[in-house]
Amino acid sequence: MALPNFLSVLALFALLSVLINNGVEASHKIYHRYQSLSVDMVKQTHRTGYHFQPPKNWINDPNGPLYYKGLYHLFYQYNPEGAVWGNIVWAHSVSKDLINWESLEHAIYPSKWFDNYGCWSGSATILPNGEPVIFYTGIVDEKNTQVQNYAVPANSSDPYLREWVKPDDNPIVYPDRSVNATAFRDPTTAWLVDGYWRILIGSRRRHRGVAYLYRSWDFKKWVKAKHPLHSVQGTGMWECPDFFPVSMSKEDGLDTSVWGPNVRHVLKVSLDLTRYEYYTIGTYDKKKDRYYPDKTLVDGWAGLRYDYGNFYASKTFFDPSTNRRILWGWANESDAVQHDKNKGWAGIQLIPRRVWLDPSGKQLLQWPIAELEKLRSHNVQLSSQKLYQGYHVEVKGITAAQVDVDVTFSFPSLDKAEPFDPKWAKLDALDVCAQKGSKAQGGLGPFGLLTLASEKLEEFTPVFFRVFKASDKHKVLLCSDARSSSLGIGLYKPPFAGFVDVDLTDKKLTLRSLIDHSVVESFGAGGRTVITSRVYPTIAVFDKAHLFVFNNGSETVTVENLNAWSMKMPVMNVPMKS
Ligand code: DQQ
Repeated sequence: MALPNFLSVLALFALLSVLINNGVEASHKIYHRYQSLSVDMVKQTHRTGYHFQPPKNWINDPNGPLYYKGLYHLFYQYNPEGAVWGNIVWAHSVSKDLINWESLEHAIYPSKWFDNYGCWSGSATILPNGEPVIFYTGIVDEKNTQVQNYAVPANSSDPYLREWVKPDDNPIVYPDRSVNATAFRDPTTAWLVDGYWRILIGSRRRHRGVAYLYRSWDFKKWVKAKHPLHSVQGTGMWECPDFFPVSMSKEDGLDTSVWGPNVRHVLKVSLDLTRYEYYTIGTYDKKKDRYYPDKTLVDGWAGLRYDYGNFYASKTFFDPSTNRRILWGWANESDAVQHDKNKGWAGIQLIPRRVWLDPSGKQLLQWPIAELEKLRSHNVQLSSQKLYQGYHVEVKGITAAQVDVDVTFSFPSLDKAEPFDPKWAKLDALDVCAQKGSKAQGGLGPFGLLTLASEKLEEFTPVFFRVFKASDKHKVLLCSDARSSSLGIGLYKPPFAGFVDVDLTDKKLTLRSLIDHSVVESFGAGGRTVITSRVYPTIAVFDKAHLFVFNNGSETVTVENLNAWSMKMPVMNVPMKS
């Protein structure tokens, strides 16, 4: 996609806001009356079975994920008063396996002059003595002025880290006069290089997205560096920056402070204007404290994305117990605000993903954490199933509304791939998917899964590949198309899509989808391209939901192997007994 005209991006954003009317508001609202139904009235139809959700109310960004004394901790932005954004606190849950969660008291909530109007996103750092520290953004007034604060455990021998203290020397960082004080938030995990700690704070200078860098030698006094770590003209406010090292030779994750010859760095930013994220891989010059994205990568709107669908405000952390870097991301609702109020809840956290550098060095790979497989129960398989043009074959015998499905497709040749229209080179993958959906007959593809489908296909969310032949190589499109997902009204139903940079020499493509009532998370080609859709079927719910494999291309495609597992419900945010 060419750099979009700034006004058209704004117009698109305004349109989406009207359609969804569900973005995070620019100011912190305090509601005096409860805005949702009581929990026993919560309507469960579209609640997820194995995704992270509290029993009720609004959630957004994952905050400060960490591993401590045998437990994983997840904090997240939460409205204790209702199913819309507002009154934001850090809710807190703990888990032994990142799948079963117990909830604790809120960890951080407005209580001091430096956070009285909201406790916004931030990160955790594990100090060399093993103790955690949280950095978060405090809102200090009605004008939405933002400062950065820290909090420490009241009792660090408590593995549950139940109580957090905000020392009186807060805030640790004020916006100076050169900084936009209402666009200055979301501190990162700190990293230590050559005796100095560093953190980033997301911001903007006019239309330029900025990651300000602050340094400290004692972790208390933080001084702004002369230059930001990085900034990009025209990208608008950078929320929730994330900066971390990745190994060039191993899939293992690295602690955030690792720097060395075999290490690249990743900078991810969340673009407030469009509410999607992009990342680059590059070089961190620790002397200059500058980050240089690889020249071959797009550093802007059309950059690489963890997820080409509904995925925002993500954050990674290093898990020292398994040497993984794990990614958390939030998926907002795509229904109307009034629906959320009726449901009594809004927002989920997606299944945590392991992330590592592809051996090519050109992109990251992602895969759902292995612990998810503990929830797999009844399994059905298909193998050597030929899908001729127009075929759809049901995968029977599983709970299709709550399933993990992993499939390998093969095809005899690439000859029937449709030509890739050179005009599409300027388009976003989503626009190509909008033109070439699952129903339009193709050559090699569309083939894939029809998820959350009603028996007679009045509703379905197809997740599929289409292979095109461009002048120099084949282009593989992965779509997760919500346009037919529901007969309901007032829904945002985009044809999300991304291209997949994959070698087709073996004439195979793999797809794994995590389907869970109102979410479909799909990992194409082993996690090279990932897309999440939020959908709200009206017929295809509970045992009326079906799963099919399909092919609408003239080339016959074979399901080499398909495994689908009904998924059990984990313990999900049951309050921990004191
Ligand atoms: N959500 C938080 C902010 C952050 C935004 C407020 C991103 O700190 O910038 O709830 O979704």
